Amino acid sequence: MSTYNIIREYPEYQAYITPLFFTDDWLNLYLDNYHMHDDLDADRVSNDISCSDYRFVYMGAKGSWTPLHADVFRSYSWSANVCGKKKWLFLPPQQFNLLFDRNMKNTVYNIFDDISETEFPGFKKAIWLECIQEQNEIIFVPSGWYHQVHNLEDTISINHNWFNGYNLSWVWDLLLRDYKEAKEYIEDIKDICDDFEGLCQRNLAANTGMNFNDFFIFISRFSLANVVELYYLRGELNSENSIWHCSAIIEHFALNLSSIRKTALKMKSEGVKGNLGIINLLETLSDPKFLKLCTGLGRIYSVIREEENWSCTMKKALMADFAKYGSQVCSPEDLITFIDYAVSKLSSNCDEQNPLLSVLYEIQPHEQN
Ligand SMILES: O=C(O)CCC(=O)C(=O)O
Repeated sequence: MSTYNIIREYPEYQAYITPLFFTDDWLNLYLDNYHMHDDLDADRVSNDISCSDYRFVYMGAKGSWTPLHADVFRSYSWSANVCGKKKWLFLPPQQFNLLFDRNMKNTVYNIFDDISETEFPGFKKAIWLECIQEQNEIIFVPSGWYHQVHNLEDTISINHNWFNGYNLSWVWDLLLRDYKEAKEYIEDIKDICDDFEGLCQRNLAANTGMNFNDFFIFISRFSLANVVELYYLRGELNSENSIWHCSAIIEHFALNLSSIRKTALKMKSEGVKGNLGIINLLETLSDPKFLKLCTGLGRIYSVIREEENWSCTMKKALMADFAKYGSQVCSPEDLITFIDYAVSKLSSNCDEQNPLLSVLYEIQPHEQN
């Protein structure tokens, strides 16, 4: 079985278009513009497109297979069979503990092996969902579902892993779990280690693919990008109050902000404090990579910008509102304050039902005035 990153290796060649259902993909949009580990950026030229991404081609001969796993970052995945046939076996997250050994450390590797009941006491109770994927069919794998995959014929498939506002909190849950595990693993060298926390975070990045800092910078950039979209739409729609309750697009951005806010609250409740990484509003708004991120995010929700200088107009509007606001976001608490401040500014002239307030704070329309 072999895998390669099709977009990274052949950036000019458009082999396929991502199916509409799967375009709300923050992970690959981000990696088209930034590295997951920010410190790498300094050493690379700015137009370097070698950021690793999560878009693959899988090629496997009949009989080859992929062992049992849940996907990286607890992302969703989709997999389209260009040719061939696969058998998938799925286990929903409610049963995942049945796959672990008695120390809750390792999972079963191949579910068709003769699994020792002493080593994996729950395994026999697992109830598997099985399906056959034919050529031209697409499988969607929800977050956190363990799966094992067998090629029943010589098979080529295209596969993306991704996450967005709907499964963002799963990514944080996984990071936290892996962080605790990484910490426990090296607990005995804590007293002789100069920077024990730094070592835990480096190990987390190496094993899980990102650490707290990477994740925090990621969600901070996305919160600003969603705020930018809302400012842009407000400008485009000429500040009419009536736009607030008629646009499904606005509700999407509100849901995104709400998900980021809830995740930041979870981080805060775990005692995650600053300085995780610094997002400077003005600098970020002037960064061409960030503007490309905004353009990509807008495109997902069919926000097509006609004027070329949209970013200048929007930046002016944002900076006017944020002039008195400390422009750095360094901790989950800052991020929550930033989102609340942006939402209050965006809502300031609104005397009708406001989806931002309904979605973010679950304030019902009749309670809004
Ligand atoms: O197609 C395969 O062999 C593995 C695909 C997979 O594990 C996934 O999409 O998450």
